Amino acid sequence: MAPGEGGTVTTVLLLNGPNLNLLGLRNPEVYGSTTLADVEQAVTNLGASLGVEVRAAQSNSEGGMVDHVHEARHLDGIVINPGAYAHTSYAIRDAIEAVPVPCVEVHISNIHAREEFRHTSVLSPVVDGFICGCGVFGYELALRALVQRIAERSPG
Ligand code: CA2
Repeated sequence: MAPGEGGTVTTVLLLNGPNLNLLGLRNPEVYGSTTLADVEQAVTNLGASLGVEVRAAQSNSEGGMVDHVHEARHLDGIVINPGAYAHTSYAIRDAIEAVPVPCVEVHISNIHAREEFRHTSVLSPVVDGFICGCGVFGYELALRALVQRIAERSPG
């Protein structure tokens, strides 16, 4: 059953990683002036229009991120901005691989146009979609892509 068609509610996790709680409060030249609360509200509103419930979470710790990914095994999908853990965390990568729900990774900035250490995401081989460089609008693109992935997996 496609999202919004009735039956069981489609629920997804919107998970943001370290320092993203500072969004809109510092470094506006890189990340813009939209706050994390604004992003979570915009994604929640888009989700409502698509028939999808969005649960938002943010953690500054690697273990906290892993725990949130594990908890999402009971949900239908994950939109994740892992922050700098994208470049280093095999633990978050393993968690995503272990949880059998679709996952779309998003980065606000174009990580390929920044310092060399940001050019690679160790998560990207295990996610179902990857969006970067679209600003905070990327979160809405990621939710739309995730909903499409969920629909593709649904029987019928
Ligand atoms: O572009 C992205 O979304 C990033 O995931 C953001 C991470 C960065 O480490 C990644 O390479 C790319 C950093 C988030 C830090 O966010 C801040 C926001 C405002 C002020 C300070 C940090």
